[in-house]
Amino acid sequence: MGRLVVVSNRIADPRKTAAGGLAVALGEVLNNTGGLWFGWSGKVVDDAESDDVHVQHAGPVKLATVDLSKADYDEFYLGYSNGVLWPVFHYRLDLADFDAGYIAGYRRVNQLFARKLMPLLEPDDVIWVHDYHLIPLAAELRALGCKQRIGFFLHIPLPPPLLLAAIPGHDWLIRALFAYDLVGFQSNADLDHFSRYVETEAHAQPVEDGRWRAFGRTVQAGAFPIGIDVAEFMQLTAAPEAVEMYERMKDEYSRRKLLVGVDRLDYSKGLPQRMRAFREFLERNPELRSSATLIQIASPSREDVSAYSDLLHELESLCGSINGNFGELDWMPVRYIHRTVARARLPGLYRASRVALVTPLRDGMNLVAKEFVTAQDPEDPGVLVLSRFAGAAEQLREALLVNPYDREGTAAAIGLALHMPLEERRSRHGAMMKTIRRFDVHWWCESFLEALRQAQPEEKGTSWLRL
Ligand code: GDG
Repeated sequence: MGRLVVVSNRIADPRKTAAGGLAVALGEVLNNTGGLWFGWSGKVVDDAESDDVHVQHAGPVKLATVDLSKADYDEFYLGYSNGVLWPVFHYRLDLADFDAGYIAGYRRVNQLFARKLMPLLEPDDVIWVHDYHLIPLAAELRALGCKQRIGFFLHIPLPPPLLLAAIPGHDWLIRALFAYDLVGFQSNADLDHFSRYVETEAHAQPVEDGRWRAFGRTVQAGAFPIGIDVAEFMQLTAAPEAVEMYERMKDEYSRRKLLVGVDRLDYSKGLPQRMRAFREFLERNPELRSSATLIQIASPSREDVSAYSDLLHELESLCGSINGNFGELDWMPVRYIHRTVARARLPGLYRASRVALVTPLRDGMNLVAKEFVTAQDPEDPGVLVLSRFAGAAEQLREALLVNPYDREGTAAAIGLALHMPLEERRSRHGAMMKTIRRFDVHWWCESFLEALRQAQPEEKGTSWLRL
């Protein structure tokens, strides 16, 4: 295979553990092919300074970044990506801010990326673009004459056609996907939404092998559920920092069962709903009070987006009132931590917990679910309570699946999870581990790149794009 070029909004140094499994997996292919990773530096600068490409080397891998101007940051990042696409793609039309100016900034930054990336490309490169910030990137690259194979992977869900159609310019967005050779989604549900959208809104015709023809072009589309690096996560679980964390938690909570939630503080993760379900559980089970503690890590995220500060206050107030109403002198039902926990310690926290509450209202996949299961002791594993609206629910059928909007149902599942007999816990865990191992992040990376290699590229002219 030619050199791999990864393009994503933010990049990571694949040599650093803190970067996580995705960076490690992509880093492996980038290393093997002497590849390039291109993205935003994370810096916002004055307009005048914003034109350079910064290049660094991480072993054989080249890391290239550009800065954004304040207007780009406001319109592309805060405005269109996180103020329109993130909420709508997570089914939250109520939180979307369809300011007409944002789309121009979104397009401008995609053009900037294309212009800056183009001179760095080599003829045999295979380009893999990631996520909702960069949907029109291939179209912009094609407009500059890029002929290389380009694949796109959407890490977040794709909503049903009628929700997608609420975005002014939705037809432009989906049309832009046809500039790729391969488009990958997290789940069959997302793929189904794509095919229904292109059939109904773009009058696309299905061609054999998951290919769709519209706008005079053909694109291949498929579901490639992302996984974790199981081997790496198991090593992390056995490493001293995680073991120390495990022992500390076991010691500190020796008389109690732990429930754990680990999420970015994001409204898609269903945190207030989860707290209300836990409160319901405490109300219904007075005899179990003081025997279970929920540790909720909510790592800070996108604090400059206003919907997030509302969420922060709601969550703080819910946790405060649960502790105020149910707490005892020697027991607090909820430990809420609004900080990032070191990655090396997370597996210890997971392993010390009897139950994980992974209850997003909507999620592309949710890797925490897979990490929790992987960190368990197979002889005495914990139980995963998983939202049916996480992409992971398509794969992890042996979790306790819940509807996070159903407070009573989720509260009942918490009770079941805390009381599940050892045999049942083992058998559910074993079945989930099989799936998680088989569809790990290496499978994801290889199967996507193999499908991209197999995709039948066409001469993708640009006139049809009408961008
Ligand atoms: C997007 C999609 C999709 C969380 N808190 C801490 C921490 N984390 C780590 C977890 C996990 C990762 O962050 C979160 O991954 P998720 O998959 O759960 O969710 P998103 O961040 O929303 O990711 C999602 C994913 O992309 C991949 O395609 O699955 O659906 O929304 O690895 O462990 N890590 C550390 N401290 C924390 O406090 N170190």
